Amino acid sequence: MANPKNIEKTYQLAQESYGEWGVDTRAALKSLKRIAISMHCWQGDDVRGFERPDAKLDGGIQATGNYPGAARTIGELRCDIEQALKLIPGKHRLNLHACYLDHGGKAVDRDKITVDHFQSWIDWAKANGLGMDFNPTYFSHPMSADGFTLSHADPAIRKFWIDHGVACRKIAAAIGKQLNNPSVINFWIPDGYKDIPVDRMAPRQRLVESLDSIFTETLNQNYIRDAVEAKLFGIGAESYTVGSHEFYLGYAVSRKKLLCLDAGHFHPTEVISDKLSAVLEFVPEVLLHVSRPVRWDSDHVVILNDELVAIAQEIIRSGQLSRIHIGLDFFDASINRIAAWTIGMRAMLKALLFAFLEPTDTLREIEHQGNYTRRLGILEELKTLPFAAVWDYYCLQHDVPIGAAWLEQVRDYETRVLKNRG
Ligand code: RNT
Ligand code: ZN
Repeated sequence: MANPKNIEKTYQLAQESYGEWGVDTRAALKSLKRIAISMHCWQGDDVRGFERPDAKLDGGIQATGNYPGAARTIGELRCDIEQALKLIPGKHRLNLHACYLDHGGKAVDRDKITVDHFQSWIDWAKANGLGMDFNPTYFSHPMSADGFTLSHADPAIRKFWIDHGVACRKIAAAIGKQLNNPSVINFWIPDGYKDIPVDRMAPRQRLVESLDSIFTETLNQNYIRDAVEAKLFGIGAESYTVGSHEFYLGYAVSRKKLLCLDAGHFHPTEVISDKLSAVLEFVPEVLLHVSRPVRWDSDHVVILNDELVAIAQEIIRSGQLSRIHIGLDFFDASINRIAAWTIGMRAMLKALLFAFLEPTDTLREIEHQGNYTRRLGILEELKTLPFAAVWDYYCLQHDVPIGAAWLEQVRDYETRVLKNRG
């Protein structure tokens, strides 16, 4: 266990070091405190949800691994989330999928869900001081079994999914109203073909029409923000994805919707850090699905790697923080799931803190002068400033475990709670 006195001492020294670069660590810590990250509920149970106990994940996404202790009930999932949040500094948000509804044992189909099925989540979020985001669920359902939903050729299937979208927007708006905090609703659909299609036009035309139907009703911006999420390919839909990047970029620009950029949804050498400043010229706001693709859209746990830092730097350097909603999207079933959340959330916060601790104005000035030697040299030197001392101090301030100490709490929770889940 780290000695708080030492944390304070090393922080003071770090404060001086950063001060020499003109960086105010106190201001950085204050800025970080204001950021609420949307933590995805679906890491806790491998994206299964609570519609049926035997629910199986499909839609071209996969949670691999069989680490024991996945949440089996809403109560278990909430308990796990509460445990994770104790290890993460700051106040955050919960990102909920529609298939996590609380139907109280009375099954209800997705086109018929209402805010009543989420009231217990809203009450729980309120009690825990969490904002809430929402997602319609367009996968793991008999009506999506052949790989198409909103772009399906069958109008009856399209209608079912349009109704689901409409129902979900009402729910999201109710969430935002009750929590007095806008809820971001994100539309992602798995629609696509495994093999080379002949007609690429028709499904995309149908998707535009379906989305337009879903968004017909104008809802209060103070309660709800609509986002659409593009994707390159999915497992079993490798050759054609209806909702591709160009499709949704065009849709979001023309309909003034939020564009959701998922870090795993592009060609391997493309990065979303570079896309932020481009799309923000044309869309009102952006939703990020921060994820970690390893060789493919594998949704590995987010770690403090170069791209995560680059994403955070772009969020801060661009000055567009207020237009960027930060959400996480990964699901690893091969490690302790509370640890997965903790690692990902702490990594995102570390990256943001790192970005706040940058003398950006100085760097910008150097860049304007055309002194690229100095720019590169300073960017390298900044990497080895005493960042850890500032991060540890932030954890101390927020009364969460410092350094690797959170691992002990995860282990303890595993023995006390997760091990009994059979
Ligand atoms: C799938 C998308 C989508 C999902 C969640 C569960 O590739 O990234 O965001 O991960 O809706
Ligand atoms: Zn995503």
